[in-house]
Amino acid sequence: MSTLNVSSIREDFPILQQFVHGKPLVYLDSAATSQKPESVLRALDTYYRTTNANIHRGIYQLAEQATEQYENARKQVQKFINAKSWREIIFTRNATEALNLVAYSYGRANLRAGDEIVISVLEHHSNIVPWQLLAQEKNATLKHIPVDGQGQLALDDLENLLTEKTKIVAVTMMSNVTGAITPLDKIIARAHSVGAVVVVDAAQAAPHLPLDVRALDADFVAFSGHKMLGPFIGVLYGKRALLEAMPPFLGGGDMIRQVHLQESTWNELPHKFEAGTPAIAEAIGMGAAIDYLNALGMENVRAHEMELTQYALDKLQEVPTLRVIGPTASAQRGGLAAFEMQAEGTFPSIHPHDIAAILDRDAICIRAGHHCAQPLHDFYDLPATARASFYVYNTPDEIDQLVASLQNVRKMFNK
Ligand code: 7TS
Repeated sequence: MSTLNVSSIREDFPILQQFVHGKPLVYLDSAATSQKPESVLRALDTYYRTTNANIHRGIYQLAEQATEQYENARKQVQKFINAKSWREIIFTRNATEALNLVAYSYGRANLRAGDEIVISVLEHHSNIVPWQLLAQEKNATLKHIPVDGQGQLALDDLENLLTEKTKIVAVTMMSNVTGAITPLDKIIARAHSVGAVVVVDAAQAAPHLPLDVRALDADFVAFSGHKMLGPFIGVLYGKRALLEAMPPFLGGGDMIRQVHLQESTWNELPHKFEAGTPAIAEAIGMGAAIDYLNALGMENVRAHEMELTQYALDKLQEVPTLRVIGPTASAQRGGLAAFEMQAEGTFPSIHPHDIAAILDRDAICIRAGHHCAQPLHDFYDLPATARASFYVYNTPDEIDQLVASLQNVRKMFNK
């Protein structure tokens, strides 16, 4: 069925060979963090065993090798997202830090009282809270693109929402709850026509879709290495002219050119935004993850997930009272399904935490809660959902196990 050779892929992931509660592990939580292939684990191990040294400062061979490998990983990220220059790639702790960097540095320097920031109801908290903090500090107004019944952004009122007052538009490329792939072209075109910059949260998109930042024409793009087979590290892409004009985010070593007791000058890009010792091994590990994804081909990754998601959407319908939220067609959504088990007649609604706990007994890992998207759950009037999310190593057989386990959950509650 699949465009990927999943059984061979699975052999590359040591953790997937594990048994939990005596049963083979079924990992359906890649939207939270993905598993890591042998090549990424080896890259981390080899770095610590053979190359470990701090970068940019040493003039001995080990330090030079470490620097070269770290900077090479940056160039791999640059190519992966088709950025124009490696200077536009900043390593951060995670996508959250990347988004905060933009809010803090670009936002504080460019926003005035009365300006407007536009986000959406679909956002993860990491693309909401930094803008709330900025709006409060600057007396700016925070507005929202609404969501329609399919869990997709509703753009009917875009012309009125994005005006000359809009300075920043920050939206997700793919929702971590509805899975909706957002219509960024329209949003970016409108934002640029009113002179606003666009910040794209690609934490869920970069691991699963081909991403071309130049074709997209986004001003800033944030994502996390740990959701795309890599270690715990993040990336901020920013257009060079914007990054050049921005003040630093964090101060310290590496980000300076000269330091005097009263004042300092800043290093060139991207180092201006990488204060202190960065996550060197993690960056190199992310390079290995990119090699792995490139070998699969991002078009194939996407095709595999569309097939798997369609299969899951169809199969989940077999579970009575289960309702998946978000777009009904796999072409409009990423590889995940968030759902609720509603009350019906004498049948009670089942809390997502109960669902997840029961599935754990079958060694099936799903997530339950608001998935750091509380405003979206408010929109659906749900305190929480259960969510299964898929990646390159998941199979239709695992979805069958998920569905069988969910049928079992129903039986347990059917008193
Ligand atoms: N944006 C989106 C759309 C996300 O899904 C997440 C993490 C983030 C930003 C933040 O990424 P981080 O690497 O900085 O944490 N999403 C999830 C999730 O859905 N479950 O756990 C983390």
